[in-house]
Amino acid sequence: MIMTFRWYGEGDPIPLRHIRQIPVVKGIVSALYDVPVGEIWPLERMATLQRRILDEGLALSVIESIPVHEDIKLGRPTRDRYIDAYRQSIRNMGALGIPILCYNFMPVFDWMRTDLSMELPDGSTALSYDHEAIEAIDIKDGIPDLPGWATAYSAEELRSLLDAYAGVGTEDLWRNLNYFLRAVVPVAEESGVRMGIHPDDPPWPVFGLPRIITDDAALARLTEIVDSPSNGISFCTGSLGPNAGIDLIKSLGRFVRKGRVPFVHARNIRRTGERAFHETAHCSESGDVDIYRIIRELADAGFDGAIRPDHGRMIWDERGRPGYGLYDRALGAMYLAGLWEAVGRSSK
Ligand SMILES: [Mn+2]
Repeated sequence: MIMTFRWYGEGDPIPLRHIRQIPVVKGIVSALYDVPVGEIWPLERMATLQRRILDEGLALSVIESIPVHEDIKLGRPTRDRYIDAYRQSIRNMGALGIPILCYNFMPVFDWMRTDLSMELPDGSTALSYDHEAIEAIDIKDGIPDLPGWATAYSAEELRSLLDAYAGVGTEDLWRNLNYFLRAVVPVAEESGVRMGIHPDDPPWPVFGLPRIITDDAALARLTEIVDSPSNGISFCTGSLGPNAGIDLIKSLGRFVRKGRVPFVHARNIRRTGERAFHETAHCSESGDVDIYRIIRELADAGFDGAIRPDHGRMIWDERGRPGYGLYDRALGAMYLAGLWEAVGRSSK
């Protein structure tokens, strides 16, 4: 297992030289943030990023994410052009020896929260989600100021995208994911790149848009589309965790043993309702995800991929990108590494 940390490039308020001082972190999870969606990620640009990270004594372990163009998710005729570009970006990763690619297949919106700074009893703040607050919004009236999305599109673009998705049901989305994976996974395999889909966050439909990567059955269906180690899962405990119906430990163990989990996001959440939760510190005692058992399962199943502490709280008056401050994620990395060492050494 390699401990990694997400870094948003030179625009990230947290410098690499601080990240490298977290003793257990060996790898960086990053991306090129200014390549327009659908275009090829240039080899030289990725090489520059990789060299910058190497100069700090770290490895560029994971690309998170190369966004999937909406035309691919919608199954539009123009998708082949974007799929070709995606395949070339994967080849470029392979040429540089960057081994893991995290991506998602959520229509229009990425992860979504209704509050970016919910105060917890200890005075720290965390991201939270309440489906009732989402339901109360009619996005056709315009884009509300909600966190996690919306900045990528103008009101007009958003409206036309929503119209386009009006005729796209769950099975259509599966069909389009199928088409995409059949085209890109063979290239990933040839290139030595392991792709891992990130589960939908939260794991249910929002604003009437279909979401399909929401539970254990969906993960199984995904892995069956192409039988390849390059067709895997970025197992995010905090994205699947709000769905109380999932046995996270069982699901994780199952896919790790099949060699289908190149990447793990470790995050804890506290469920506050059927479709409501807030994020917490990483420790098992802080939330509803038993992180100790997650790590023990990874060790038992022989996990050899990358892991990173996912969203952290804001603590010690830190200001920064919601979920991506330095302090709480550093605590999380140390906690995860401590569990990993203890579990590994006590089983010998
Ligand atoms: Mn995640």
